[in-house]
Amino acid sequence: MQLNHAQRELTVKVVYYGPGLSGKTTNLQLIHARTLTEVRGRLLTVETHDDRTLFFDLLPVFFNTAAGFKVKVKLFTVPGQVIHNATRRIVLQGADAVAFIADSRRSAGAENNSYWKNLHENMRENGLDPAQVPVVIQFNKRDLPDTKADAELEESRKRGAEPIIGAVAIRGEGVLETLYEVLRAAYRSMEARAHLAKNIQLGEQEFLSQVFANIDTTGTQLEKAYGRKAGGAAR
Ligand SMILES: Nc1nc2c(ncn2[C@@H]2O[C@H](COP(=O)(O)OP(=O)(O)OP(=O)(O)O)[C@@H](O)[C@H]2O)c(=O)[nH]1
Ligand SMILES: [Mg+2]
Repeated sequence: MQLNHAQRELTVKVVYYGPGLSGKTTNLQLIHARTLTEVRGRLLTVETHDDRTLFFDLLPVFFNTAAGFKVKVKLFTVPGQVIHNATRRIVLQGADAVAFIADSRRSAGAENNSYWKNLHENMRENGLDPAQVPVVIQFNKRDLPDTKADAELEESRKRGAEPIIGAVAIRGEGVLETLYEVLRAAYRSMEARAHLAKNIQLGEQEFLSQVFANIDTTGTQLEKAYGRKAGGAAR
C-alpha cells in the first residue's frame, strides 16, 4: 500500500501467486475482459513464446472515492516456473494481499504444497510477516478429471483460516468471487495499518462497490449485490 496524502492517492497491491500453469494469468485476463474500459488500464503481460509468464502480468483498476481520493488497485501475477523464483520474490514485495491459485487435481497436491511453502519463504525474505499478509486460496481447474471433491474443499475450509474458492477460470467461474475475497482481505489489512475509514473516509463497502460496480458480474455470485439493471448504468 502506498498512501500519498499530498496527492490524495492510494495504491493497493494484490498478487496472484501459485505453481506454473495453475491459471494466474487466466484470472487476470478474465478480470480484464469483464472490467469497463473507463476504469482499467491495459493488461500488461510479459510472456515467453509458449504463453508462460516471464516476469509478471499487471492489470491496474482505478476509481475516485466520494471524498476525492484517487485509488489505484494493481493486480499482479508472478511467473510460476520454478526457475523464476527471484522474480516471484520481487513481484511479491509490498503485497497487501495474495490470491493463491492452486490446481485442484490430486496430482497437483505436492506442487501446491511446495509453492505454498515458497510463498511463505518469499514473504519472509521480503520482510513481510506471513501472519500479517492475508491470503485467499482458489482451487482452479475444477472442470478437469480427478480433482478434489467439493466435500474435501469444505474440509479444508473448516481446517484453515483462509477463504477457499473453487474455480474454473477459463469459463470465468470463481474468478470474480476470488477477486472479491482478496480485495476485501486487502482492505481489512490496510484498514488495520492505516485506518482508511477514519483518515481518508474510505470504508470497506465503498472500496468494494467502487470496483465491482465497474465489473460485469453477470452469472457470478456477486451479481445480486453488484449486478447492473437491464439497460441501466452501473450502480
Ligand atoms: N481446463 C482448464 N484449463 C485452465 C483453467 N484455467 C486455466 N487453464 C489453462 O491452463 C493453462 C495455463 O494457464 P495460465 O493462466 O497461463 O497459467 P499461469 O498460472 O499464469 O502459468 P505461469 O505463467 O507459467 O505461472 C492455459 O492453457 C489455460 O487456458 C481451468 O479452469 N480449466
Ligand atoms: Mg502466467
